Amino acid sequence: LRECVVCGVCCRTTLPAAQVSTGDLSLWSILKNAIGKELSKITMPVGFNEPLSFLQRMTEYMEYAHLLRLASEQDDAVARMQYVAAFAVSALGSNWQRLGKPFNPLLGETFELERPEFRIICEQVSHHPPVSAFHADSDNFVFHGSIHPKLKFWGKSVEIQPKGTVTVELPKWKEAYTWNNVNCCVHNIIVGKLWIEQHGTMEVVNHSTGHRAILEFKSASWSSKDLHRVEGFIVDKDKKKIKFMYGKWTELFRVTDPQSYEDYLKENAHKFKSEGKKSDKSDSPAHTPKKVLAKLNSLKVSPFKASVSTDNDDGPDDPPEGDIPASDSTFSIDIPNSVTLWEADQRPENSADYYNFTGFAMALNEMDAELRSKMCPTDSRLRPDIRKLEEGDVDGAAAEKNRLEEKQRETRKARKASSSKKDWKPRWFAQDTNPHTGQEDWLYQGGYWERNFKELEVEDIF
Ligand code: CLR
Repeated sequence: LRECVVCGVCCRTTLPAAQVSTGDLSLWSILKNAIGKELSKITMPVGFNEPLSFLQRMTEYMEYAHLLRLASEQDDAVARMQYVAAFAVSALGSNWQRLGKPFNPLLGETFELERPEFRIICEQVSHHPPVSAFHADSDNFVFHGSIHPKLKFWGKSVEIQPKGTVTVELPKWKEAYTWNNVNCCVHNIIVGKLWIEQHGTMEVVNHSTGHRAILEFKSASWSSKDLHRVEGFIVDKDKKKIKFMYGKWTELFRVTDPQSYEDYLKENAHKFKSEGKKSDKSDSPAHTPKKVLAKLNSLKVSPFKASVSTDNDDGPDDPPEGDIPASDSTFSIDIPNSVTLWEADQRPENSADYYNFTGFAMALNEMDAELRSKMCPTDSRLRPDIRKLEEGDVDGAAAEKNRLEEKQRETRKARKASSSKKDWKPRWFAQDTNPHTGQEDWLYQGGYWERNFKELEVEDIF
């Protein structure tokens, strides 16, 4: 049995203390002077944090890692793509209702996690701009990437662009898949209840066969019945539609054949028309991934090139002010001949009192004696500020956070002043071009799991 050396609980399913309310302190009072600005330089009170480092938060991509194993077990390239696409959607499931801000990782901070389906190592490789890199592996797959989250405040909402690419490699098939992250938006900063949506087009590319899954994360700004919806097609290298995929990133993801989807649309046309009139600003029938079709039209047929997502810096479309848009229930998400590829696990019962964490997230900061004795001294679990917040000590967390940031500044000054003039370099990752996309990326250099941390004289960052 694993027992956490910090809280004493075995394989915990909850945190040591419930979330403390921020009381009268409003987000607006802190952010009102930052309209139109990048938020990485604004200091937010710890009360708005969740007790995880962004490195731990990134690790939540792995919650449904079995989907990558399933992908590698399929003999057919389309079936493999289905599971890789389902994994890409599942990786976002834990973001539902998660409105706490993870702690910014310190430069050189690491986080490791070993689970039956995989192991992962993450490192904060740059501070300004903040870049986090990760590398996960198992017997069947490699999953790696780097993320540079850009937060921009637009007044009523905060728009988050998680810049960077992620890559899945299936060695058995000598295949690499890459995709971009979609944008994320936190609404109702000034009034109403905060809510989060993910929107934009995600393109999962199989660089060996030319198959693509082009998925649209619909915005509820246009029509509340689109809330959380994801729809799109798997196409081959000649742009032929092979599968229709649909679901909600908060709940489930399914696949069917394009014919069943077309028939379903025809049979239900009357229903979509009347529903559309109520709230939809456009007259085209609901339930068509318009952006996916536009994307398809603009795609060049083979020889294909992975297109890189375009930036959108115009700010989000704000939905009508007030509440969280209600998702419909009348609207079917069960098209004939569908297979469910992914379903989100239920959140723990007490989740609402614990930052809306999933069961997977609850255990991320756990540390048993064995792990403590072998893990790297730069691991997020050893951050005193996060630990204090987890225990419900907000003031203690704030004090520790200040101390750590001050220490980080001092280290940077000392490094600059030192005669060696050597720039700081990450220990486990190096900047390079992603061989599949040609984009700048951070690639794992190996060595972490040998665990020679003593000999390597790893820096004391806490
Ligand atoms: C979304 C999924 C992406 C990676 C990613 C990057 C940044 C994360 C974001 C995800 C989720 C939302 C997030 C954000 C950083 C800050 C923001 C956690 C995981 C929170 C909700 C900001 C709260 C505070 C503001 C309201 C000021 O692939």
